[in-house]
Amino acid sequence: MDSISSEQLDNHVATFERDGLVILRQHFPKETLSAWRQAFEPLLRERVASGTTAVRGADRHYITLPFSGVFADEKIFCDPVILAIVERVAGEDPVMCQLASDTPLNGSTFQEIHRDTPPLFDDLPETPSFQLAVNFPLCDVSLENGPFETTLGTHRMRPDDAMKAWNEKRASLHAITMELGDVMIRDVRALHRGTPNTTDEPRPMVVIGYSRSWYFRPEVHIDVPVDVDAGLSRRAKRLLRSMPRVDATGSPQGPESYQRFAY
Ligand SMILES: O=C(O)CCC(=O)C(=O)O
Repeated sequence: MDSISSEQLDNHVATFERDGLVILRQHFPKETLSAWRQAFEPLLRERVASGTTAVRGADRHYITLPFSGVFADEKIFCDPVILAIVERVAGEDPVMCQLASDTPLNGSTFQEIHRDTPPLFDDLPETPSFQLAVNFPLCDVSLENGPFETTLGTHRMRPDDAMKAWNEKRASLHAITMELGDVMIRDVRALHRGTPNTTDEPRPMVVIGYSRSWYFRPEVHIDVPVDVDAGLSRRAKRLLRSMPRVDATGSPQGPESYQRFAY
């Protein structure tokens, strides 16, 4: 889908503001994501075997995707509908700073409930959104293969208030089942957790990180090879303006440095 009406956009933004997330059903073509899945499988195998993932719990791996080949697809990371929502909730001219994946395998367990970032300011009310995750799975996500579970509406609560709401059962977890092609845009401050994948198939979930124009996340980055950069549109270059340009496509990714992920 290349565009939406202003009424649809208003509805998506209202849902995001209320719940901390909005889901676009069947937004990306399944064929595109099947190609991502094919490219991801060997990467997952290599990175798990070499112990170069960031481990997010038992049998749960965070892996940065190379910004090349099928993964450097502007139809995905410059999607106009997603960017329209991102700009409405996190301001104009955002930066893209993360292209990665979360994959629970058989043997994974429940994570502790957490948010992905601390507040911008200590001891002040929570702010409007500044860090977003756009998530889409590379397979269908059922109750069996480790659905993301999240509370709704805790993204604008102070961490201690959100934990209090959770402990007092005023906030409850919802398992987000998804089909290949569905996309979730979420504020990473909502309390959430990963759940066990009890099947033998990995459950890869892509995460593209977009932030406010002035926000810097030192824990993540995207290496943009100069040959890939040369083919990017003006919009894509602008989104990736803060990311390093690197020499060659295909250089191996080092071990993950993004270790602290739960607040
Ligand atoms: O992959 C998931 O379902 C959730 C993972 C997660 O929340 C995390 O690692 O911070």
